[in-house]
Amino acid sequence: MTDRFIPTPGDKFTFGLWTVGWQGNDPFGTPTRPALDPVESVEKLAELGAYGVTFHDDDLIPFGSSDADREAVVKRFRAALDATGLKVPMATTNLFTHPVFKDGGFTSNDRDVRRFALRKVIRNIDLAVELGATTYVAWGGREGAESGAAKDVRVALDRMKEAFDLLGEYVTRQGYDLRFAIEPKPNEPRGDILLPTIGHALAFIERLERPELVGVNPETGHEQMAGLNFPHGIAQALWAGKLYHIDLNGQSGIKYDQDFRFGAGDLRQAFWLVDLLESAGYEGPRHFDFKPVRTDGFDGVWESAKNCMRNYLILKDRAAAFRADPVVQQALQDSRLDELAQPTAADGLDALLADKGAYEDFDVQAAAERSMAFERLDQLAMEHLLGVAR
Ligand code: 3MF
Ligand code: MG
Ligand code: MG
Repeated sequence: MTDRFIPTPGDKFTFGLWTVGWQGNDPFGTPTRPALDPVESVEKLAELGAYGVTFHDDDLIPFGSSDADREAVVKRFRAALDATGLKVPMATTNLFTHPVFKDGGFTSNDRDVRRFALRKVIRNIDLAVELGATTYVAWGGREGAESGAAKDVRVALDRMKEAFDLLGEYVTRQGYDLRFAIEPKPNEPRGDILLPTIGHALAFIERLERPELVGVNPETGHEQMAGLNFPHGIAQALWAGKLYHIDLNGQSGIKYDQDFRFGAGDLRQAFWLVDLLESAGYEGPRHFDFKPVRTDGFDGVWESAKNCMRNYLILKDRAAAFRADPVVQQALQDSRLDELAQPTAADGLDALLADKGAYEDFDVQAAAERSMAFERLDQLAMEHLLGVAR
């Protein structure tokens, strides 16, 4: 049988340089793998069938490099992109590793640090656009606090808004075709991070000067760390027209940011997520932000990168089979999903008020006794996911 789960660039799978390049350092241990040359990552990812790579400024150009070194690194990287055909659809800024950002970038209590952070972002935006990126991700991992008085959250949100307004002004003035995507996370590395969930970020975006330039980049594990249902959050981001990018990985419940390969962790949420992205016609990159486990060598790095893509394709296949199954279609009708799609009062408020059947004559008892038939529907989904149903 031919293997149907081999990725091609048309699947639009992308990886951060920092994912396969993660050396395995964690709060309790030093690196378990040597550094990976970004050019090698580009070549290997292209070989595996990826569409593109993404990077933080410092993943590519070590912090503090001279202009000449920066130019040489970019030249070499660009040559690798040209040779492999790999794209750079997104780039981002590291505003969390260097100690200068220990209290944040855009919302550090120190004004000079905030100004430095903005200049660092702008510098990398110029490079991102040169390399063809149309999305710029902003993860504010250090924007937060460990204690109450240390951060005046309302004022910090003013500073956060100021930062995005200035960045929006910059890209507009430059005429760049670039949109921002805010990546929410509830905690880690800060005790509590600002804009902790998709919902917080969506509400924040509406307060900006140029809300159309800013959307979200939700990450599987980040929402699940807050105990939230990731596919539900993605559905709301899609509903708001704000799913500008996505970080896919795996997470098992409310604990530290596990960053497993996509499909590991909560497999059922992964299934519903792929079903949602595919049926909603999401066209952006399927971007993996995972960490190859530190127990493994480079064999495990490339195995897990390959399997992020493979698991996505398997789940896509399973979700399509679920949707196409006539038994499932009947079960969806039995659960009245088609009725949910009907407006509640297309006849208008007056007709609703005049409709005795809606209230006075409504048989509440009979309606309460109707089964929703959700258990059967869910078991059908599970059997498709497990490959039992065909
Ligand atoms: C941390 C993250 C980040 C962001 C990245 C921006 C280091 O949990 O998820 O990865 O994704 O900074 O894209
Ligand atoms: Mg993460
Ligand atoms: Mg991420």
